[in-house]
Amino acid sequence: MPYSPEQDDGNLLLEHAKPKVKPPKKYQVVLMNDDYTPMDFVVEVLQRFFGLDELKANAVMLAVHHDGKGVCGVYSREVAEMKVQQVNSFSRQHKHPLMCQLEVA
Ligand code: TYC
Repeated sequence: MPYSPEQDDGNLLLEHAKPKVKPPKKYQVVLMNDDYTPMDFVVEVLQRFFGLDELKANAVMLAVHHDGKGVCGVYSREVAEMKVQQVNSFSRQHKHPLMCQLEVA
């Protein structure tokens, strides 16, 4: 029988095909402790940019205060980069040294 693409079930190709699609990497937005940014300001940042309620925002702020750094959220690269920009520019506008950075999760 001559070869016809309609009858080709793709068996060979499928067996040898490597799965090409990997799940996208996730990026953590991390807040760093410092000695000068007021606790209230950090709580406001966590509520405004990361959607935490006041109780959770307080818990994350205190964890950062005690441990030196802490994760605010995990996002795609684009969203994580935007949050880092927004937090750092909001902090500079208010003349606080608060630092936010991105880490691969
Ligand atoms: N350490 C700061 C203070 O005592 C509070 C603080 C918490 C600052 C978390 C930054 O990411 C931070 N006022």
